Amino acid sequence: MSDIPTTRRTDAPATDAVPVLGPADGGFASANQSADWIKRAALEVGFDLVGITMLAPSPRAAYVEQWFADAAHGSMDYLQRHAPVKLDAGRRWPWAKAVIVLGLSYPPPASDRPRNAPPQPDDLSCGRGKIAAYAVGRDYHRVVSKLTKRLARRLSEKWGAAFRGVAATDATPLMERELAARAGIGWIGKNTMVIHPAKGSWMVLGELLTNLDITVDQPMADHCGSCRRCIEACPTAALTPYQMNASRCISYQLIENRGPIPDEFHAAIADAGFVIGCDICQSVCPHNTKVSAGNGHLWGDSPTASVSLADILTSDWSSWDQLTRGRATRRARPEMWKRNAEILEQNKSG
Ligand code: B12
Ligand code: SF4
Ligand code: SF4
Repeated sequence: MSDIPTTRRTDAPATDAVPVLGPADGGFASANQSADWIKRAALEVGFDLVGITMLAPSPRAAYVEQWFADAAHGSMDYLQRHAPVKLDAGRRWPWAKAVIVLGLSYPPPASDRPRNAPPQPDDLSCGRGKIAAYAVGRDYHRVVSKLTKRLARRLSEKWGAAFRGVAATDATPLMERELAARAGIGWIGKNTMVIHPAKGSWMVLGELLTNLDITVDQPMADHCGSCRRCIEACPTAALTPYQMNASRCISYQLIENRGPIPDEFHAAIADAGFVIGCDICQSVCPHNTKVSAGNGHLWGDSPTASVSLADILTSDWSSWDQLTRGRATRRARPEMWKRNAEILEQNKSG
């Protein structure tokens, strides 16, 4: 089996879905037994959640097309380019029958940790910019890829040449949240996140597409009920129930928007205090209280949850390189870090 390179979200055509094995024919005792075996293996390699669904066209094509027509994607043109494949991934991987969807929990933001948790030296946000929790530790693309590769190796040992698979995460043109919801990993909440009733939404997703005949799971019921906390807490009114106008999302503005950030968002960005990403609509979610960090050791042991704004404003390329190496924060280029830090500095309250 060849190495699976790190997957990244890029503006280039998606190349991060890498075949992990050659073509196949063959079988296993039963589709049910196969599914049970695969799920055990996924948890053993380190994932927190696993579910299986068929690779089928999305029933949400009309919604997604309207989303683009409304320019809700802002400048993320690569999303629009990938849309035809995302909506019908069988066109790209015609041999794939099932998708093994994998959820990996990451440590919640320091401020959301239980009161008795040890204090972090950089919990204070004064003069500092927060980094969203998904980006604090090791780059999740690498962590998820590594575990998915381990899982693929297990399947390859079990099924031999009968197994064919492709590992995916994030930039791969797949509707990851829809697949996760169909595979019963969680439900898509009003904040558009995949949420598990016990494990919450502090998780990233990955997939292993396979040719194996395996029993699929049932989607999970929606547990949002009448709650609207995320909608009300979003500082830029980016959310309506189950839908996001990404061009209004702080996370988009800080990480994806490569141009100037419109003035109308500056005060909200400064109040939110993030220099990279945004966690607000997850922090307020009642399903995220009392969740654990999962396999916390996978994320590294010296995470930086916030950074000094003065340091960012005076830093050069090599300090940016050092700060972001091996981390998802590298998605934002040095000039974007500076732009973000300036907005926080210039809009300080008090
Ligand atoms: C582009 C993108 C963004 C954009 C846009 C986000 C968005 N909501 O669309 C921005 C930069 C804003 C962003 C932010 C974040 N992202 Co992001 N992002 C993506 C990416 C690459 C594509 C998403 C996409 O295509 N959006 C377009 C919309 C139309 O599609 P969708 O969100 O996939 O699915 C929608 C439809 O299926 C529809 N739908 C489904 N059922 C129903 C039912 C009804 C009734 C309706 C009306 C609609 C509907 O609603 C879904 C949710 O919007 C995915 C990876 C991937 N390949 O999927 C990661 C991904 C969604 N992001 C992820 C993360 C972690 C984040 C952040 C938490 C990072 C941060 N802390 O800053 C925030 C979360 C913000 C939020 N509340 O969503 C994770 C989410 C994991 C999870 N638990 O859900 C993903 C899956 C990456 C990964 N591999 O883990 N992200
Ligand atoms: S991530 Fe922040 S800005 Fe984006 S929808 Fe959630 S609360 Fe709003
Ligand atoms: S805050 Fe409430 S409405 Fe929003 S996702 Fe969580 S449960 Fe659903």
